[in-house]
Amino acid sequence: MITQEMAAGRFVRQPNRFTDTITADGSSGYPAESGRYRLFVSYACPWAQRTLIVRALLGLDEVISLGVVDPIRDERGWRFPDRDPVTGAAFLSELYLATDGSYKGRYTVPCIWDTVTGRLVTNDFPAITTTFETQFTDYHPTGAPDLYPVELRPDIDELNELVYATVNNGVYRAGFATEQNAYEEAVDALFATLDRLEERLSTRRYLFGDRVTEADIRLYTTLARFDAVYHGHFKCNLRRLVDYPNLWGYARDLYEQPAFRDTTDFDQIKRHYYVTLTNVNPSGVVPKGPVVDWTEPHGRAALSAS
Ligand SMILES: N[C@@H](CCC(=O)N[C@@H](CS)C(=O)NCC(=O)O)C(=O)O
Repeated sequence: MITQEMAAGRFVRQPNRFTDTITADGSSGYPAESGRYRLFVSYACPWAQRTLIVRALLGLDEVISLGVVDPIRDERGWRFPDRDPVTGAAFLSELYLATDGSYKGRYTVPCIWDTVTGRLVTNDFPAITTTFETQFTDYHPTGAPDLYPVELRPDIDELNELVYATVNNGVYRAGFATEQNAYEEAVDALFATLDRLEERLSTRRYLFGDRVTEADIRLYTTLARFDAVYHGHFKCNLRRLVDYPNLWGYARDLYEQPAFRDTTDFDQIKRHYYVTLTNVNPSGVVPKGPVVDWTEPHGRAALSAS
């Protein structure tokens, strides 16, 4: 169906079809259990990287297993480099279609597979990280951070909404726009938010002060791809990340932490976007740059109260 939005050249993201939930008390039919669920990701994908960062920060590596697809995708969708050893699938589509044979949407990462029922539980990416944070608390090791503190949830949710609409999804709205107006609207909104965040981060180490929260993880995965991909490939080129002293220092501060650094694979990110998204790069040629040093000292610890 062509909606009014599409007719105006705007990119419209598909709704998530699989939205069952995993709950600590098992009331949803999917109880949070160790060794039961398998998370499928691509290192290239910003929505998937969120789940990888949270899984690592919360020490859930042994609790939720991981399946990783090849960064290059063709019309058959995401492929496993070798068959997935747990499900035996060669393509992610097999898991979607095993759950719902009439599914006609795209086969997206991240998603969670239940090894007990042999079904896809969810591909609802915003819910996956908060599920790890709120429903798997029995499995968080002592000293694990609280990434979604109850008292901050309304404020985190409000900021996340703005960041989703104008930044996380904003870069796609710019990159996939097919009309000049739709593109300019997206780019203007994107940079207006980045300018606001630059200001916000002038006095705070992280978006909510001295602690890393869900909001930082969601912003980070877009910043990590910004200069390498979105600036050129998606035409988000009013400014680069490195032109924003606070945002750039903040991104490096996060990158210094293993959960962020070890899940950031610039090579897979570049190859995926430039080779797979040929609607905006028909040649599939991957640029060599940018040359950026993510390990430069950032001095952000001075903003912490302690
Ligand atoms: N589930 C969401 C967000 C996740 C998402 O867009 N993942 C991308 C990778 S970054 C994907 O798996 N795309 C597969 C495809 O479009 O065929 C959606 O349907 O838009």
